[in-house]
Amino acid sequence: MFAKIKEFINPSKNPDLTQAHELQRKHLPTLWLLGKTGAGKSSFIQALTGLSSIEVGNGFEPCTMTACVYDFPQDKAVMRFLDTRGLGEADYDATEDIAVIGESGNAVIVVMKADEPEQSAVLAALKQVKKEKQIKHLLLIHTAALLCDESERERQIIFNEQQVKNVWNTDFSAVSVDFESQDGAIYNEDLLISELTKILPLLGLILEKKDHSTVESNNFDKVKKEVLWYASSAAASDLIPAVGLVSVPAIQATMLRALAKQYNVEWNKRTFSELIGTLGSSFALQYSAKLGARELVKLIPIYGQTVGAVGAAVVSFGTSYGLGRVACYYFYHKSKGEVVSNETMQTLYKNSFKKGKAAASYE
Ligand SMILES: Nc1nc2c(ncn2[C@@H]2O[C@H](COP(=O)(O)OP(=O)(O)OP(=O)(O)O)[C@@H](O)[C@H]2O)c(=O)[nH]1
Ligand SMILES: [Mg+2]
Repeated sequence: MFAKIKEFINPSKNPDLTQAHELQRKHLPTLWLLGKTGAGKSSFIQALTGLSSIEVGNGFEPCTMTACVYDFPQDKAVMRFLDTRGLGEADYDATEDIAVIGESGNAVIVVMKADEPEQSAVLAALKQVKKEKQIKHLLLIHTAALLCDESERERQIIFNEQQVKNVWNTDFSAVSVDFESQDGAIYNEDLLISELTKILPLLGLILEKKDHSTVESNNFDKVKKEVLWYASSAAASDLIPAVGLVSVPAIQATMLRALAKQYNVEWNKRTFSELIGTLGSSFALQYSAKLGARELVKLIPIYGQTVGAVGAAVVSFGTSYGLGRVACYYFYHKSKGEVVSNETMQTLYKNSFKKGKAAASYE
């Protein structure tokens, strides 16, 4: 069984992953921010991502007359924001932005200042979005909630929510926030993140609070976005089963090599065998079964293009994230000359696999 894994994750090959990374960029899940000028869209992106106002202001990847695209994380992006600009007059036409967002538009985030009842431009755009039926989810964010008079806030929020309901007649959640609360934190941050995670689970994994319990987990935090990027490339390449079959193990091999380097661990067949060895036979079995399933998927094109491909992508994200997580743990200890316990490795793999799989499961 190990031999079979080694056949796929070949530690000595240096494959060309251009196609996989291109597919990944094309399929980045996207949150579309819609709100009138001054509503707090850019503030939202800044508050969540930590991108500075200059970066957000300039938009390093402007894409239409009316919207800017921000990839996040910037260098190894796994998702993006589409930030509509200057929605003031009622003559905004959403057609071009709808086209840009394409099929990867996961949700529209409607941003309204809590005390601003005049929302005709946003509502008109939203009507257009609804008509196109491309975007299923909506989250309403009431900003500057702490600026409202407390006795008025509830009424104002309900009023705006009703305005959105009149246009978007399917279920949606709403959350009141303030990006400029006095203590510097986002008011209602936890609720905001939990609502965003429901729409885009991956965001939950990116934004999860750092677990500072050990030096090892602190170190993992620094390379986590790289692991997520490889996992997301693996998942994207699996959307085309014939590509995924070759790419996924190659991406994982490349990821392991890159991670070893970060931890100053020499990467060779022996290190690889040791690492895989700690994961035991249940990992080997799961991995081989998955490869088997993917080979099958490839032979049944219709299955492969529908349920099979999406399912395979989710599992590929999970195995890649799981492998990346345990590899970091293993490399960290190896670089200190310490031996890891197989049991710890296996538990960590199982948990991280689950976490990764959940993060990649969205509609
Ligand atoms: N007090 C408070 N001010 C906010 C909040 N959100 C945004 N602002 C302020 O409102 C102003 C406009 O915010 P932006 O984030 O630039 O608004 P925008 O939606 O990006 O506006 P456009 O780019 O013009 O479409 C800024 O001065 C922000 O500091 C909030 O939650 N509370
Ligand atoms: Mg803005």
